Amino acid sequence: MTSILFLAGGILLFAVFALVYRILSLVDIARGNQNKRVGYSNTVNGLLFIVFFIVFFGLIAFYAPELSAGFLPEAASVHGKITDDLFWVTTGVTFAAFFLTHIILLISPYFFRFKESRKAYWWPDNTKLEIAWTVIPAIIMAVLVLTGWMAWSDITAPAPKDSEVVEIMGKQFNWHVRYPGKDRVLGAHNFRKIDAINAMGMDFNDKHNVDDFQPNEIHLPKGKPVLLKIRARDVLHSVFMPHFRVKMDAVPGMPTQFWFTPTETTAEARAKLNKPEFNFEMACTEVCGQGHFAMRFIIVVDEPAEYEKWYASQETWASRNKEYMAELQAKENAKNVAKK
Ligand SMILES: [Cu+2]
Repeated sequence: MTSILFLAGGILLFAVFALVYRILSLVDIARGNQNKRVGYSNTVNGLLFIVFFIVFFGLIAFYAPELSAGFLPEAASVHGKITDDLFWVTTGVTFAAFFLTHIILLISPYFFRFKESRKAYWWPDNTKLEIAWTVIPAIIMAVLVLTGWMAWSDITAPAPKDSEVVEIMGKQFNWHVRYPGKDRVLGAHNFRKIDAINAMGMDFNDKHNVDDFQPNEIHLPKGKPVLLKIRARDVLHSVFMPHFRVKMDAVPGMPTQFWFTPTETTAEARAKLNKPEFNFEMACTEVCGQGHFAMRFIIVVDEPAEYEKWYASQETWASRNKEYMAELQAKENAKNVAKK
């Protein structure tokens, strides 16, 4: 409805201007002014620039609240808050520059339009002005780039030693997530060990795998650094955790990683957003094939004590797949017998 109103208003405004222009031209002819070097067209065009300025920035102001309602909730991680601040500072600075230059650009045609009585001022260059508009933007750009670079090097710095480790593997079309279990060491994996059951290719020659577990939800402790070890089994996938401002590609054959610190539990986020159904989530942001939409995984952030409780209560992958493990053992025994 509002857009129709805007359109109708625009057409009306245009009609009014056309009429005014026509009347002024007729008045000109009646006065015998048509022999002037320049008629009213410069004035009308100059005014139209000002109208455009008001309408354009008016529309931005009008739609800004509606558009910003679609933004993500406040970042739920330490580095997320830093990147959000950087984003808004950069947006603010560039918008201010955009606004100021457009005031000059769109108001000048009216104020500096041709007048018979006025002679143009000859001003081929101005060194001071040149220096000002080179140096000021250069300083602002340098500050923006430097703060961005500092934030980036913090984010990509090596993870703290006491980080919780979570392995994430993308495949067409779901995620597999593995925790190191009681020994807090992830077991080795090998693509040759992948089969219908052992989707992550856990190599049981490495005994660290015995206590590893693969839950259906990611749980993270609030306030503790978390290191994600990311890999892909087939094509490019991308680990995207929008609420934590985490995004890192999962690349076949090239493990990647990302570490961050969650700052809000799921319960706190639900209370703050007033949405009892709310969940943090991980989604794939690489258009990785037909079933791409299925690559969603719930993330639960717990208080550290709750997290430890959850961690301790998880059943290991080996104990969930006893038959598979028995078969593996049988194969191993047969091999040993053959060797002897
Ligand atoms: Cu994917």
